[in-house]
Amino acid sequence: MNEIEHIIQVLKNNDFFLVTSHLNPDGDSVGSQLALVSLLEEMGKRVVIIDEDPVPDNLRFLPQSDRIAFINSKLRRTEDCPQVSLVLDCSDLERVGKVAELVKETDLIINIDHHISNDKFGDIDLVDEQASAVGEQIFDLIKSLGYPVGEERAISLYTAILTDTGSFQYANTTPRTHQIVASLLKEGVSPSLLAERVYRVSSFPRQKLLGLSLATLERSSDGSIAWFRLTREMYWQSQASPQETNGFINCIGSLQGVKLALLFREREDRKVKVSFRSKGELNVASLAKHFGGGGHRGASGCLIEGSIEEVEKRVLAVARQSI
Ligand SMILES: [Mn+2]
Repeated sequence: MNEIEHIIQVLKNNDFFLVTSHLNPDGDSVGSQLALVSLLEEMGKRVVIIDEDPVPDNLRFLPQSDRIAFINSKLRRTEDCPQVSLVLDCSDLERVGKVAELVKETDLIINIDHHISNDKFGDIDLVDEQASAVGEQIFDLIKSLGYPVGEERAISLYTAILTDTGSFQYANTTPRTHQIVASLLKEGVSPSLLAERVYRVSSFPRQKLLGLSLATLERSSDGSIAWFRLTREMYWQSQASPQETNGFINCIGSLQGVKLALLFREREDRKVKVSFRSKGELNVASLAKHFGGGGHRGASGCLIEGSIEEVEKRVLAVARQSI
């Protein structure tokens, strides 16, 4: 029995499921969770979706996004505990934050992910690094179960794939991606409408913050590495929240001659979040791994303790050697 067949068996044989995904939700985590939950409910199952962080504003239009709850202590009563957890888009269980406690209380953990660095934390691990998004894997699951995709699930899955492929621009975009997307369009998804909903919503504070951070843009002498930073003072000045920085790094990934783009984000706990992007030739997952992080070949990240100046120096020294 392969993993998909094993998962199908577990879905059929249990009644109550917990669905979760990573901190700082993105299009793939939110879209994949919503499509999966809608499938489980059509199968007649009970489901709760619990994430640690709220759904970003630009994804609240997704069907049933208000179903995603925050950590709920009531669930910890043993008589009302989900039997199975489905953890989506997480390379390791720490990525779900505090929800990990609830996940560990369930009898079985199903790990569905596409990160190259996945540590196979589940009892069943459906890990496919060829999938551009977990959305592709959920699409396959729906098909394998013989259920129709339907317009609502198609909207969620399209958003998952659209955002994780950088609008079909990243190297993870495959013929299979486009085949799946073609089926989603046949379900009635409107690409122009969804692009409008996902990308054209930008708050004034977010735009202010982007301006402040881009003013710090620097590059290496040969132009192959570019980086910029976000400091706590900038959040204060712009009145934007850390959740509003999704996609910032893509602004410099397209710079001519740049093989490696980095963003340093200062956090309140004296740690710095470092994001890495490449166009695919350089494996940034291994670069992030060097500092205890992980991710994909073209997009990765890590968390490092220290001041933003120290962290920049340390990371750039290693980055220069990797080029
Ligand atoms: Mn993903």
